[in-house]
Amino acid sequence: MRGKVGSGVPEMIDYDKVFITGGNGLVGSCVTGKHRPSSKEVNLLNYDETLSYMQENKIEYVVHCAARVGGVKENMEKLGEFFYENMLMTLNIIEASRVCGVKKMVCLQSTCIFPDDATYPLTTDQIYKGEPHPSNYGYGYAKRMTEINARAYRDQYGMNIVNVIPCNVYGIGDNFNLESSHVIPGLIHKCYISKQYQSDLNVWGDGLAQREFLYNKDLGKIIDWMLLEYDSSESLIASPDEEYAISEAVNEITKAFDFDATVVYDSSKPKGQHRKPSDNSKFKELRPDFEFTPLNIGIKETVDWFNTNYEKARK
Ligand code: GFB
Repeated sequence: MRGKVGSGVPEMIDYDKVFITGGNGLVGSCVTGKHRPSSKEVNLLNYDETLSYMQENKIEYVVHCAARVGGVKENMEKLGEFFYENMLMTLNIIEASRVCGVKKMVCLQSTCIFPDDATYPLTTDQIYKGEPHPSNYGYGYAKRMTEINARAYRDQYGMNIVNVIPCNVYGIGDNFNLESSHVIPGLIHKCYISKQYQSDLNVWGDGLAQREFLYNKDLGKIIDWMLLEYDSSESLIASPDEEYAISEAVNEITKAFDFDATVVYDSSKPKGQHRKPSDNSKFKELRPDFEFTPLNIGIKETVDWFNTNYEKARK
């Protein structure tokens, strides 16, 4: 399969030469391209393995989706692991891409990179003006460094490395573990259990924190487009317009299960950052046609998938 690169640029992408790290994960599984080895086949923490795989397969394009990720609780408990693994994977894949003469790379960041005390909406000019939220500074700083790494390689070696900053991503194939997951998959799994046993639905925090949620299929489409069309050194924020209180996300999940849950909020559990609304104006200017999947539809599809695939779901 081939696609055109950039507006007016006569080169074509050969999707048989695209390497998607984390290609079987939440985001990578929605991105177009052939090479998606598992972590057993290629350990991205190992530079030599990463380079050999890329050389053997004559990789020309890289989409770096692999990351050590988790929800608010796991981020707080594993600050060091999240920092180390994310830094190392990014360092390895960008250096291996340089050695292989990769034509273009798309790397993933996260709205966790912004300072905790930023002015809303979050804009890219604020990224380095303060510390990330203490709950996930290990992950946040490592993901900030992705842009520094890309910038330095762009400046020294002329590499075309672009970065996308997604908000809280959810969808089919997510990690539904009750402790380590992000809020939507965690609550989907809890609601499944509550419905089955007619038990209370235990929600962390007070339900007032707000988040922007991005469906993984939407992010896949955005990344496909970026690989073809986005060449700027400025990280691109990818988020829908709406923010939802956690309590509103809970309502959408219980509706999707058709379950009248008794919701109990547990304030002893982490609340994380109160809000992180991000400025998506640049994306909207570049892609005025793009339609984000409404939260209720994305949640319904994810819940239906989880119900049907309970045994094989990651949890
Ligand atoms: O998705 P999440 O864990 O991470 O959402 P962040 C946390 C919010 O959801 C907090 C509430 O306000 C929690 O109190 N919440 C309620 C729950 N019930 C639950 C539950 O059962 N599980 C979870 N996980 N939360 C993430 C970072 O921050 O942002 C990631 O941890 C990533 O690294 C992502 O960068 C974008 O949105 O707070």
